[in-house]
Amino acid sequence: MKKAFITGITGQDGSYLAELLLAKGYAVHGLVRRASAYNRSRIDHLRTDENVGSGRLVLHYGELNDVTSFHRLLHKIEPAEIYHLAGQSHVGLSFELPEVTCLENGMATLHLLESMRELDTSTRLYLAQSSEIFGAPEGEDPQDETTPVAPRNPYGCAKVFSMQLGKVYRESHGLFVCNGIAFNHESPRRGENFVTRKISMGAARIAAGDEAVIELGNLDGRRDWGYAPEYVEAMWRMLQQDRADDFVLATGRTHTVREFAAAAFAAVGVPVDFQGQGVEEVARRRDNGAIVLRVSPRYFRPVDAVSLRGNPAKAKAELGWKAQTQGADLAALMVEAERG
Ligand code: F7E
Repeated sequence: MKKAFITGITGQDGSYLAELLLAKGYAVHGLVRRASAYNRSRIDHLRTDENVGSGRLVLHYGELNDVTSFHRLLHKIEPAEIYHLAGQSHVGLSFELPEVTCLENGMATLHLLESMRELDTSTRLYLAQSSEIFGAPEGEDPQDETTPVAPRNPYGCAKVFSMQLGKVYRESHGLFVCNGIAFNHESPRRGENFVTRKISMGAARIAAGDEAVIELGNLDGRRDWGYAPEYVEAMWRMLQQDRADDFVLATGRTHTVREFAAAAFAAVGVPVDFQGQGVEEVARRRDNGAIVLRVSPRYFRPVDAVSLRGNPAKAKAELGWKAQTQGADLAALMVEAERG
């Protein structure tokens, strides 16, 4: 049985990837952070007696930055494939928690690479990188694997550090390391403080008769939003290649936060009109004029990437991968899931 090790197995991507790998017959080992409250809701459905009893799903307590214990764990498991997905992934929060963000997204990669040098050299590593490495891609639209990096927040800086180290260890130590430069990818399992989930949860509540008002920051933020279960398939495909390489994962299309919100409201039968400018902007229901969305300065970032759009041509040509779900379909899928 092929063994995979997933850091961040309890997160959105980790849970979809665990599902995919279990379905492919892998034994899946996952790293779980110890906390006083359980945070395993996304993988609870996988923790059946059958999976756990047969050793097909094994969870290990650990911390990437507890270097010695992590090293010991990796050597005990001896995985054929490692998917490194763990880390503080909220860009806005990275301005408030820059050190934790850099430790978890930057230094942890270095620890992992150093541990890997002593493993069987056939072990393959996927590193979860991000479109935030591009930050302000002046004139470079869409962005691809050759676009210069120019991060605009601590999160993006940490991901650049991680990605460059991945390349260095590939070139200088011959490790099989792939960087997946993923643009935004969403799902009903997205954390509740990311914008698509905030919108889909809010729209579903409002459609159910709740007098809620969604409060958001920059409505002009333009992102390339895809569907997370499709992205984990690409992660797996990268590690099945003959040669390690870096790939952009994206849909190639963008929408503003405003457009995503309008699509979510339309999907639940509550069409809205946006009125006003800047922090005065609101969305009102078309049927009764009630405010259902307003802008709050609280959710603005010191600097926000204006527009990020990926060019997934290389992933299509070499991995045979193409994002299928985006835009209004993604918004509809997410609000539908909230309505149960
Ligand atoms: O923001 C704007 C915000 O936090 C998207 C992470 O997975 O993708 C994600 O990072 C846009 C930005 O995602 C709110 O200013 C408006 O323009 O959902 P987000 P993100 O920052 O793009 C990349 C690829 C990653 O790698 C990251 O790990 O939406 N926005 N109002 C808001 N954003 C949030 N969170 N909350 C708001 O109220």
